[in-house]
Amino acid sequence: MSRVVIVSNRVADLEKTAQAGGVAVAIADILKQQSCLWFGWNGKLVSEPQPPPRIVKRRRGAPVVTVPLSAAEHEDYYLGYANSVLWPVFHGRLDLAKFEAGYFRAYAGVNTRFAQILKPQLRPDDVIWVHDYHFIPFALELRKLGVENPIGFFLHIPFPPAQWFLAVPEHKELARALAAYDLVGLQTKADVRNMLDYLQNHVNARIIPDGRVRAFDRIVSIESLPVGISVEDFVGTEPRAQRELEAGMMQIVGVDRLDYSKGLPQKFRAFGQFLDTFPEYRGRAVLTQIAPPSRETVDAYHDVRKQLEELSGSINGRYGELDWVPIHYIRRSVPRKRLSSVYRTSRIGLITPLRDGMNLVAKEYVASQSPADPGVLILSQFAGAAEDLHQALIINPYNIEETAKAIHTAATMGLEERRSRHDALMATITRQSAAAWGRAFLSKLSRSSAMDDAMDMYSYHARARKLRADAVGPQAETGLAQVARETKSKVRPVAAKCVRSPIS
Ligand code: GDG
Repeated sequence: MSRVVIVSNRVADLEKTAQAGGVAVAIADILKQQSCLWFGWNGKLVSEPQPPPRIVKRRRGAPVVTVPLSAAEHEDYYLGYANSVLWPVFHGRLDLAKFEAGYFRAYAGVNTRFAQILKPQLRPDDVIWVHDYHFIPFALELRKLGVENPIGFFLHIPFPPAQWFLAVPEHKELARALAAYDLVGLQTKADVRNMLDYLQNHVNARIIPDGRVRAFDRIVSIESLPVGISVEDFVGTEPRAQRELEAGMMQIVGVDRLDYSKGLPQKFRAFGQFLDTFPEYRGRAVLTQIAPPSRETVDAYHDVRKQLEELSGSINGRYGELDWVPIHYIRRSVPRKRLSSVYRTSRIGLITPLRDGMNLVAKEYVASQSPADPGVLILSQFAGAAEDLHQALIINPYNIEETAKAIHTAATMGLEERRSRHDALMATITRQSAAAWGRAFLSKLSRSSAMDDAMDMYSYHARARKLRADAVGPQAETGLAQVARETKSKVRPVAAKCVRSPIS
């Protein structure tokens, strides 16, 4: 099987247990299944140009090639274009976007530089899988360097409606860059609809008969491929039930990077409203919110942190007692192996993003429940996960009263209903596991590029037929010989690829 070259912003150290961030978690699962090389930023900043990096073999996990950023690249590419333009716009926060001159140049520059560094490491039969919004132009940069390998892209965050995407001054450059991939994978069907709407109505793209999209003189597949979790990492732990909690206390859990897209202030307000409307739960319910900080130097992240400190202080001050603090707010990362027991001891999983590509925490919460006595998932309609997890209590996080009532519904739900909802949710989560996601993406990528080659073969044959019809004598002989040579060099790799991935 060919090697998969994974490209992502951060190359996380899998030997460290306490790591937050859905992209690293999803990639960790691909690395378990495939022979891989992992390429990206090592998290360091340097002031001097560095010698070309070498492959480093890790004791556990895949070999990696990592590259540092300069301070200016970190400022303008990472904090700037990626996290102050693309992240807020794609999450519907145009008010937070900073369209500063120079951000896009830095973003394009890092993609060019990283592509140049990766190119010498590539083998002819590698399959390249690029992750997330930091690297949209990566395939285009590789193609400019002559790389013809199959290249796929997966966007972990939502693709916005066309009207928001059009607000990005460089929307056309981004769309052109997306067309350089063989496959673009998105989290949901709604994301696919948004992308097709933009491509068809704003850059003249067309859907061709096999379902792929022709845009900017290239053909690309656009598919919804919902990311999943490694279910077995969460099920089967000791049923610690409520032992860790004081008797009779109902725990509600939230685990979210401290990000304005996660709807944390709305969650705290809804819990306050719940205590207000259902006073019988005062002294008996606690919201445990784990919120490891991220991107702290971006102003908007600082603001949401301040807001949460004020809200938790005010709710704890208003309702708390000497022996009961309503909101247990932990602003740091907890080790991964502790998460499933926190999920399992929680009667309710409360997930309230205002917009989220998927939300793996929703799936982890469900997978951790004891099937005999499961808790209830309350899930925002704006998380990608809500497209398939119909048996959760689906809420609008902006509607504080509705969320407060949903907490009450979950708290009073009978065992039979909890079990039946949990069984159905588990079936979906198991079907859409991380391993299934990785397999589906790679198989679609290899089919998609095989279809391209098949189309190339078709056009060579068409040329040969036309030559035969048009030309006579030695001219036709020379032309036919040339077509035959080109066709042969195309046919061999295509045949090899089709053997690896038959087109059904
Ligand atoms: C992006 C998209 C999409 C969280 N806190 C701790 C911790 N985590 C782990 C969780 C989970 C992951 O981080 C978070 O994943 P999410 O999916 O919830 O969110 P994002 O980080 O925003 O991820 C998202 C995802 O990519 C995958 O495609 O679903 O929409 O935004 O696995 O458990 N892990 C540890 N300690 C913590 O304190 N160890």
